[in-house]
Amino acid sequence: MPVKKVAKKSTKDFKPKMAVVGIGYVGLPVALIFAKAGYDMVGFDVDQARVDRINAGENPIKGREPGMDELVKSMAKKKNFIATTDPTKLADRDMILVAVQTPVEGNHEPKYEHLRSALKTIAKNMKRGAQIVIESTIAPTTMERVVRTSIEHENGFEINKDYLLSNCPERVMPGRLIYNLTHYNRLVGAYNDKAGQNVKKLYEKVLGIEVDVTDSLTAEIVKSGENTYRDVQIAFANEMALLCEAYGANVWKVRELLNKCPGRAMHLPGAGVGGHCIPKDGWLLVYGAKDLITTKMIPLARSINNFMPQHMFDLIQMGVAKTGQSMDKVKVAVLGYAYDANSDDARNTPTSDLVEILKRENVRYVLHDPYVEEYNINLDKAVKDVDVLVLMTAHDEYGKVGLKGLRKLLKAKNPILVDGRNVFDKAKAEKEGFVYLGVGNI
Ligand code: SAJ
Repeated sequence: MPVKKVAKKSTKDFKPKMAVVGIGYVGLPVALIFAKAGYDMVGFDVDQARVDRINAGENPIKGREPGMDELVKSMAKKKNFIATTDPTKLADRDMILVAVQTPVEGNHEPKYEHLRSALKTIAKNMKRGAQIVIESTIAPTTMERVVRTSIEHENGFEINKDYLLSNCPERVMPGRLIYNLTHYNRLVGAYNDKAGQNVKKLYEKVLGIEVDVTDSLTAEIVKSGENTYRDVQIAFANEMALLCEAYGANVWKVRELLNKCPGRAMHLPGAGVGGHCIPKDGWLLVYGAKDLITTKMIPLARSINNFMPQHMFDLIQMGVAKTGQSMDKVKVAVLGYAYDANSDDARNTPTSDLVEILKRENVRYVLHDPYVEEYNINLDKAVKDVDVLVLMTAHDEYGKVGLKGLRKLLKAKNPILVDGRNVFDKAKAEKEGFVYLGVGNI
């Protein structure tokens, strides 16, 4: 009787016991997608209320996230998923993903207190042979200077001998958490081949995406670099808008024709750059090398984009002057608080900068945003007695109301329309009786 060959344990049988530390906006969808695929998953967080809500099947993430409500509800009852604040639940985990927030402080330096505390908790509880995967966006050199040192300082483990280490930066977006996780290719940086292949095999199998493997430093630079690239591109578009205003040209016409040139892709000028990643990743990218090189273009791009809310205020002033009114007499309706169209996410929103300027200059204003609870007031009432409309966020609702609709709502004799997102057509706005000033098209 031939001896039955025992199948070699291949990576296809690789079914690690998993954990996600930080089950927030990034970590929760990751944890639930792996749990739904049948993996034994522990979702760890320090926020007991959040943990309780998730275990009760309630989605703690605000805003419209297609599929999240159902996913949280369906996984709450499953035996292979538990949310917990008990760090000892990490002790038997083979793979621990870290998705805690890594904000940038006022001085543009990354704040790693959440990351350090998560690493300390993990190091204290993890078993020998476990693999750590950092999903948070971090400055280049953080894996070496912060992650590895925090773990090894805490538990004396030796890299590649007692534990495996890798970083696989997330590429999620508000409103498309699940979609991006299961459609966007990823990059994993790893301290050795096994660590890289583990993540590649697992993520490709479960998320159905393609995963490239490289070293940790390269992965850190790519992640912060891909968003910095976008920030710099947007800054170019914004400076082109300011130039076109100076020339008396229409930047949108310029952009349309310029982008017909092969290899050109001028981005959209606008009222500013918000969100949880674009405004901060340029600072992360340069931070790691701040003692080695003084970068110029990346900080300058940040200052150009940060100037745009001030420019919106300048356009308001120009409109008020054009109509012979004075700033201390007019009232402004700010349309859109969220940082992006049809989203309720207001992190780093440019509108908050404009509001600060209006307050500082003692200009009367009212805020409207159909997606942000606090400002989801009746539009008709909000705008009826204002002299200036300032469109900061291109929510569909504003385009739907349209120029005729907006004009009807306003009692003002010479209403001013400042268009920060090129939602309206200048000639049509003027035909409806507006004094129209658009970014890059005044
Ligand atoms: N913005 C402009 N002009 C543009 C594009 C954006 O002013 O041409 C403004 C937006 O109004 C917003 C801010 O920039 O205030 C950020 O917009 P975003 O479209 O970059 O949206 P985010 O912040 O959600 O960025 C995400 C990022 N995705 C991931 O991190 C996985 C970013 O890397 C993506 O490039 C971006 O989505 C995308 O492509 O949509």
